[in-house]
Amino acid sequence: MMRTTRASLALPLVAGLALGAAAVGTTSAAEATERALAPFPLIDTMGNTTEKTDGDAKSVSTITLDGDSMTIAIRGTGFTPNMPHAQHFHGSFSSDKKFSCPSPKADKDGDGQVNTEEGLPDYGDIVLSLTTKGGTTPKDGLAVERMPVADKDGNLTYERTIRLPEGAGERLQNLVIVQHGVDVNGNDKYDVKALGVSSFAKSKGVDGVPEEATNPITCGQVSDIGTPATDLAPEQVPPVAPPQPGHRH
Ligand SMILES: [Cu+2]
Repeated sequence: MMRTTRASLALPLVAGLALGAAAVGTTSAAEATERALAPFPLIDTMGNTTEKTDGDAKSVSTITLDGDSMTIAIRGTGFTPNMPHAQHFHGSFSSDKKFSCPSPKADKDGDGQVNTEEGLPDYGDIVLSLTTKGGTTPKDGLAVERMPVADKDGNLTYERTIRLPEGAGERLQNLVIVQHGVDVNGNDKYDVKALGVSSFAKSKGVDGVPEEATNPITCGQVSDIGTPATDLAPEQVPPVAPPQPGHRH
């Protein structure tokens, strides 16, 4: 898995890790690179959730970096129950562009949904797939069988430690996290009757995937390293779902 990740994501990066480590001021070499980013919210910036869907999906993500090793936790509520929710880092590990989350204006075809392609100009391509196991490359982006599944109440929990390409930790703050999967017609599943087939999945060679499965439901910019935790507004913090035994990876 790591070999695949490195092969597809290894890019010539300027490692700023030494600089960051110096600022932390810890003593041991192991501790010197470990940093926790301020928790940041993932919310529906696109207006894709409605009263017909299960409403207001939102999550909080926390990231700890230890060298090139990233531990990420996501806790969310308001997701389509019992359905998988694909989630990715979007943006680029090799560009300094600051990626962002789309507004409802990104809905170019006027179907009331900002679909995955319509969001691409804002949040960029998939750079890392937040799967529960196995590969995490962009090619794993549609591996819904390895994506977290919301529980019967729509709570979604995720935690994983992922090895990043060398120096990529410094680029995380330019990226956004997008979670996908929204039951637009309110029938508790993803089906092609709602919005048809996902043209995004089709463009990646997978036909027959409902557009509901790939449409974004939340988006959030990774917090800048050093952002105070108080920047997270209380209303953006969903209640923390109790940890699910055997659900950690
Ligand atoms: Cu995505």
